[in-house]
Amino acid sequence: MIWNEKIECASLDQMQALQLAKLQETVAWVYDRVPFYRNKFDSMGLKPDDVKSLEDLAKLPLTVKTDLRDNYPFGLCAVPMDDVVKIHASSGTTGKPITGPYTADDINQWRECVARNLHAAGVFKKDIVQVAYGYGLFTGGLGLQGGCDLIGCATIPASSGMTERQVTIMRDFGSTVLCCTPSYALTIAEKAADMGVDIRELPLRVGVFGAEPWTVEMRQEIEERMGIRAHEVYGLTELMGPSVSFDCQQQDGFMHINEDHVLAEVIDPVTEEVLPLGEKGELVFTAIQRRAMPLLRYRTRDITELRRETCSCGRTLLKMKKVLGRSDDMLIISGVNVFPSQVESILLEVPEVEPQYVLIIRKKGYLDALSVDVEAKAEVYDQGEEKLQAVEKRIEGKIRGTIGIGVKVRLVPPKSIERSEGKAKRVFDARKL
Ligand code: ADP
Ligand code: K
Ligand code: ZN
Repeated sequence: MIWNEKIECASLDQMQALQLAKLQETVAWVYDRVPFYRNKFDSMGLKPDDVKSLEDLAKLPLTVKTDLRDNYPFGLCAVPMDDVVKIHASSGTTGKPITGPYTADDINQWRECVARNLHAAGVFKKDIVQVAYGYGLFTGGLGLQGGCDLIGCATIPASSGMTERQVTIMRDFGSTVLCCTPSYALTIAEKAADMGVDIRELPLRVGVFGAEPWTVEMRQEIEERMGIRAHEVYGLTELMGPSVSFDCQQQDGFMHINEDHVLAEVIDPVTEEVLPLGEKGELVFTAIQRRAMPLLRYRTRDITELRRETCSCGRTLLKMKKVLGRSDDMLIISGVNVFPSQVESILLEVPEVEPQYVLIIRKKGYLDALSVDVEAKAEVYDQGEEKLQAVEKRIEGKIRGTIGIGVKVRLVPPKSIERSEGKAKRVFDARKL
């Protein structure tokens, strides 16, 4: 199940020697080729030679999302277009898209990272892999495809959408692996049930899900509905795309980072100080393998913590905790910090509701008020108003008891919440309307 034992199980000394060499090479690479970085270094009085140990990483300038926007589209590209073989871009939910150029070798390295991810999930060349991430500018579809190609899987480039067809393909082709966002996996599971197809009876065995936050409870729900083992993929366009990190058979809520490709740090988002292993903060990555656009100390806004241990799977690769939200997703309700995933965890424990919900933030006087719409199961909805109110009150009580905020919960009719085909939109901010 280990694709590249030499790297994935390397000793700390070996890994750090490799990392330092690659970091030094990368710093010199961007200093020579990217005016943005050269100017930053010059204004800080830094020279590439100042990086003498991995500790010196902390001296380097941070890169933020707006730096990518300000240098849109190719200002941070470190190679001429001659050497670029592919350009992806993120959905750019907020403003201009983020561009990701790759050299031929960057693409090969990316495929290697995805192959490690798939192998850790128990995917082999005998597998029939249905890739239901979007193919296109989004890195998900083609990214997963690349890893499948390297392993030699029989890949079905289904892309996302046309859910009925996904189910038909899964049944007729006998897909053994499904790759998509967790919210789309749920959509597929539901569609299958509507079509009278029991996925648990099909050959499907493994899911490789990611690109959005999902709770452990959601993972268990999907595993149960599909009769599979659901594994995880994490990544971002700025750092290459999927498989920056991945979980293993241990499924302990942590993911192994491909740390021969990216150096990970966790910082205090306010002071920008590097935090010790085990402390929660903002994840920062330095790309030490990429050549087309190696970002230094890129602030992901994803909240996590790091852990260094030899995993029971045998890998020594640094671990990061499952990301349950970006700092951007954090809501402040009556002075309490809340991540949507905390509400998700609670809702998934309630037997009367479906795992389909949206959070709505409204202004209530000077304060922000949160309400939660969640779908009732059909048989519950049919029991009428009194039953619904009782369940609503119970969920409100659970949320107050666990998160410490008062919310209004509303059970809405089955199938009334829009289904996701990619990244689910679960928060609506009515203050901005
Ligand atoms: P966009 O920023 O437009 O959503 P990306 O596809 O590059 O485009 O999104 C990367 C982000 O998606 C990550 O920074 C992270 O917030 C989220 N993400 C990706 N994989 C996971 C995962 N497994 N768990 C939680 N969040 C994830
Ligand atoms: K094959
Ligand atoms: Zn492991």
